Amino acid sequence: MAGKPKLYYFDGRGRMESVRWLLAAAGVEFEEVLFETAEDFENLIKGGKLMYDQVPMVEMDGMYMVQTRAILRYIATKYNLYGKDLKERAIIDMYVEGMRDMNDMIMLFPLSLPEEKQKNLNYILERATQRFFPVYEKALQDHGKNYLVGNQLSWADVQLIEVILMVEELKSGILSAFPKLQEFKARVIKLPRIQKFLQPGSPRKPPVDDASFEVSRKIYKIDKNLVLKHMS
Ligand SMILES: N[C@@H](CCC(=O)N[C@@H](CS)C(=O)NCC(=O)O)C(=O)O
Repeated sequence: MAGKPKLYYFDGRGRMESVRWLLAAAGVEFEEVLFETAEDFENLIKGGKLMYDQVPMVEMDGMYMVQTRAILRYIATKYNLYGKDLKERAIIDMYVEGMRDMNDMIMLFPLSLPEEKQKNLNYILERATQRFFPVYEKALQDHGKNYLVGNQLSWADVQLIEVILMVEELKSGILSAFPKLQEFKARVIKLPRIQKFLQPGSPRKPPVDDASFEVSRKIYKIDKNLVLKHMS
């Protein structure tokens, strides 16, 4: 029998958090190799398994997988969280990509210059409430089912609950104008696997704070003046 997937990343959310969420929602236990220093990361690179000298990397089913979306798509497909046919998959992809746009903005938010922090925060909240949440609110309304696509939990639902909780961390009460999303959240956080992942002591990582951002800045040699490097 194949061993547990092994996740290689630093001890924070970043791009790996959605992988943790998806595996948890699939009921898959995993191990983590959490590196702490730039030297740990360099040693991993020297090991020759990182296709682009970047993480996340997931060792799974005899592969060393990189590129977040490729990893997520593999897990979603393998664990039946990726719709029943090509059209459902296309819809899931469209929803997930919007959610990842939000996710990326929140992930890059700590890179804001101090004088731009409030402006960037307002921008994220404006995009969430004016562009993205209305799409999922309407989808749930029109679809009339408990989940976004088909009638069973999919990658889109897992990505949505992750991003809802992240936006709520930036501003509580952000769902006040979205009754369907409120119902969705209440329903999904009660699913046993999700509930377990939300318990203290699970592999879920806390929100980024100044200290954890500083750790990741040193590991990845993050340069605030080179934003493009962090957008791919
Ligand atoms: N498109 C890649 C981007 C990966 C990426 O930028 N990873 C960062 C850590 S979150 C990294 O390894 N940075 C070091 C570098 O690019 O040299 C993905 O989605 O996995």
